[in-house]
Amino acid sequence: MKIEKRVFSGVQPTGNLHLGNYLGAIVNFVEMQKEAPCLFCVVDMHAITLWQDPDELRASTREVTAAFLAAGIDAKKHIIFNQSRVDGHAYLAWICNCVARVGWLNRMTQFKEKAGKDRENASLGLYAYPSLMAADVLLYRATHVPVGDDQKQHLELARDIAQKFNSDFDEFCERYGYPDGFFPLPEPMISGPATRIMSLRDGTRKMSKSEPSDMSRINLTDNADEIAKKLKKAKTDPEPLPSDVEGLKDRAEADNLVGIYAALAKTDKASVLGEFGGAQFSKFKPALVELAVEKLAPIAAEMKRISEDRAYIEEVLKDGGERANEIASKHLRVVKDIVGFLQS
Ligand code: AQP
Repeated sequence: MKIEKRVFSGVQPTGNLHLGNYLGAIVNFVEMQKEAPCLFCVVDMHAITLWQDPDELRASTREVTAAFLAAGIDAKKHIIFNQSRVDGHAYLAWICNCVARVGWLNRMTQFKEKAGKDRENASLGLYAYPSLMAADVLLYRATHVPVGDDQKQHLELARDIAQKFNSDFDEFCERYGYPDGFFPLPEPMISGPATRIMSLRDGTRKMSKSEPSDMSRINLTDNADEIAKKLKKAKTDPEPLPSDVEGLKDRAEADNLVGIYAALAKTDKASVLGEFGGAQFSKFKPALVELAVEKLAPIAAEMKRISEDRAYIEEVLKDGGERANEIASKHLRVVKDIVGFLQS
């Protein structure tokens, strides 16, 4: 049976949506709309794997929705919704928990990083996060998942879970009309020059929402002055820019800024170095500021405009949730049959 192409991806509403989320994920969401039906999810259930203030969680859920819309996602043609509206995510996550092996979860590096030394005290939800993420994607039988590089391992786990489910229940998948297995193996789409944007203060650390220093990241809500200030203060080294990509090796900060420029200009690092190779940062940074402000300030302004219309945002999420639920419940019915749950 031919599997229709379908895109799913999510962003956590945990505050401070930044340039990494935008270039690593959201920009690619916008592109994927041309190719297949898409679901873009504000993953509020993932957010609570670390404690969230409920009012801030609601506000961040609206903010991420506004960012999706401001970036150019068409909520009529595609689906924007928040995860907790569709009960199937939690339901399928339980089934994924029963398919995934503890050994697989033990290998997840993001859990190790986030739980840190206080592992015993981390929530069970934080540990099981990748299994919920697998359920998010599999619930819609999504075939393509645009994400940043940091999510690669989680996507591999989602594929492993899909494969094991299909093989554990092969006879039953076939009985219910899916001889090749019920779940397609989702493809991670990690592409472009900015799959991992690094902190502006330390080129060896990922740009991240939870980093205490606001100077480490460009927030999508930053205005032109803030963008300029942060990029001008971004850490660099004393050398001029190299003339080829090989020359960026062992120069994490230079590599990061060139990658950001390339992604914003929709080109590649080689072309950026073709233009700026040999230049000092005192020449490159103002050009980067100009480009970043040109590309990002309109998004910040549009986010602000959309955010002021709370009724519109809530309508988008409600409508998206209903349409997502239609797909999810159809798939979940089959999954319940396959695993042997009685249903009327
Ligand atoms: N620095 C980054 N570079 C490229 N892509 C990134 N993404 C996140 N950071 C970068 C991608 O953005 C999408 C949404 O991420 P998320 O909100 O679901 O979770 P995250 O990866 O945990 O985001 P943060 O900012 O790193 O949050 P904290 O600080 O809480 O860990 C994903 O596709 C992700 O790959």
